[in-house]
Amino acid sequence: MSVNDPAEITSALREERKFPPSRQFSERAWIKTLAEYEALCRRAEQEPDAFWAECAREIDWFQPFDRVLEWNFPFVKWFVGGKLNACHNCVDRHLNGPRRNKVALLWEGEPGDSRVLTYQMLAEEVGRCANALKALGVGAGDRVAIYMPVLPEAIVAMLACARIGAIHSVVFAGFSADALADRINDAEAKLCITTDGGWRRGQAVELKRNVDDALARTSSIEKCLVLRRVGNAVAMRPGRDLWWHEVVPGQSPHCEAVAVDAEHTLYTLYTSGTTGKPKGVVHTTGGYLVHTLMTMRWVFDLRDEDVFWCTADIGWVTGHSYTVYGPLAAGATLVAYEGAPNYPENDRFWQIIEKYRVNIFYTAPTAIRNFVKWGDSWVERHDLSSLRLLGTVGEPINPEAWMWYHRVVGKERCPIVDTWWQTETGAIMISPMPGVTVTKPGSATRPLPGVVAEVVDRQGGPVPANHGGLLVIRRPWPGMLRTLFRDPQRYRDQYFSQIDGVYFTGDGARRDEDGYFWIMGRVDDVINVAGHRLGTMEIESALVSHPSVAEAAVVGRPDDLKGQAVAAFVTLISGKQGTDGLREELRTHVAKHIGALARPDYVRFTEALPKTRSGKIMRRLLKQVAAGDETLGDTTTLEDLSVLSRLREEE
Ligand code: 7RM
Repeated sequence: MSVNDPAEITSALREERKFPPSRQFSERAWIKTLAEYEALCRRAEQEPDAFWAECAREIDWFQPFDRVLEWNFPFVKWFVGGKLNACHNCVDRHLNGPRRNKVALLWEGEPGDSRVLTYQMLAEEVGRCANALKALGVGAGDRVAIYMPVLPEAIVAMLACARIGAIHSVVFAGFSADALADRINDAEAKLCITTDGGWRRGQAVELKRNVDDALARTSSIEKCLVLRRVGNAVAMRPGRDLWWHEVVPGQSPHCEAVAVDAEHTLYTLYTSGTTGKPKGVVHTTGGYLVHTLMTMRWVFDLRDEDVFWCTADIGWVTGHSYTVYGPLAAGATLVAYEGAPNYPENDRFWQIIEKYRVNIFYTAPTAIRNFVKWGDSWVERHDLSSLRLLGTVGEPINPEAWMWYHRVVGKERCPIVDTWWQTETGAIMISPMPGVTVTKPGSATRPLPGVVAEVVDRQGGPVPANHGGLLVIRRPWPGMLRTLFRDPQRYRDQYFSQIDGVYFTGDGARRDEDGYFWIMGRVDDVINVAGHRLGTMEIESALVSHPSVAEAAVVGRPDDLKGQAVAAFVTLISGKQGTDGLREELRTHVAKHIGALARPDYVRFTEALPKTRSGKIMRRLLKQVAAGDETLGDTTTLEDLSVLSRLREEE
């Protein structure tokens, strides 16, 4: 069955609730009125080059650009002829004014240790690290693999690479030795920066051991720089491995930020495809920085006095754009946390928000659904009155999870920005502007100024309002990926060949009568019941709206009669029991909310759902479990393999 054409996706779930921003919020916001917002959008539409050129003036250029955009389909160049440095923009630029002694980083370790770095202190740390990289033979264009937990030094290492024009390739520290080796090999990284270990739920994870295993399978790495974090014994290979504390602190804090071309690669970041080897997404310097910076203002409404916390690990694009580059380019005070949300207890995030008086909090639906499951009391025991804006990213957020976030965390006071974007887009593309947009739970609302997003059919033609279709982007945008590392053909095939003339996101979506986008997830996550195409997301949202349900994943299971039957995997709120009675209740509940067509044929209660390491539900695996398929294919991105074996044992 081909599920790649959701143009006929039956979209039955309608969310009618609307939440306008409070006057108090709007009055102080960067973008205060609908008129201002529309003027921005109009300008971006009518004079895109002039619009983005104005945005680009918000950052420092060592040499001004001559041309805003060169579009040689599907390859793009932004701010051609301009020279700049990303690290200069994130650090040095803030040293000549009142931000010099402003806190850049409020870092919290999992065991409870903490560190505070001002912009001045950050500048010196980065300078020393950059000089150390040079001493180790790293220069402009060389690739550096960073395999570290969220530590100040990890951020310092990223910025140090940018400072000397080296290209970082951060590999999430939760990945295995094999995954690390594949990424090092593809990037042909020369240096690897890691730690002896990392803390995860009170346990020391042996990162250096993983590196040693990985390096046995790679040939490009010349040196390995090792930061001591947990203090466990590690093997140091003479000639290759060096301790951070023996190399970095002795360096001079002064290191010139090299002027690189606007299109110089800032980093590569590997993202897993459903098949084949991971794709090395390439982001360059000028456009990426402009796009991440502008979204700090448009979407997060960042003010100088704000404390901003994005909970994403630096191993994901969200960590790159909104833990590191966006906030620092904006001169923000950011919070970064090393560990798990449930260590030592389920309220660690709320404790951190209270401790640092966080104003803007950005996290993922998967985390929110966990909080729902753990219960409100963990939130209620903390003073969260500093919060003024909440955000989500990573998956569609079910309306009920949105409502919980709004009510229990935001106390019905904080706007929620549901931000849609991808590793490939570099920065946020579709999102509310919090001072202006009337939000609807579950919708990412409208594209940002200058972003031309549309919902189309497979031929690229328009679909009517409220019909499912494919989400595409029609015009280039500054933060977009430039290519896949050393694989321009795959770049073309993957993103630009399925629908003529546009960037295809791989997501299904519908646009409602107000022009709001409702992202339905990857188009592969569509099921076909008796000829009706159903977005799994809607059935999941219906399930999650039942008071006993914390999280749900819905997949199709082959069925002789209907083509596909609806199989639901459900986790319950702590303390609720998965009885036959509840199973029936849930089936009826879905039928009532969406229609009999969507009634799950099969409801399976489970302790946990299989997720990627960035928290996205892996429906592909559930589909195979539901079908009784023994060959599960690539499970390397699975966060917890035991979840899957438990699911299959319970079968
Ligand atoms: C930032 C990030 C990208 C995919 C994307 C979507 C899904 C992300 C939302 C969302 C609905 C959202 N990069 N996605 N944000 N779906 N609403 N607000 O997650 O490359 O790891 O994933 O994530 O399917 O294509 S990513």
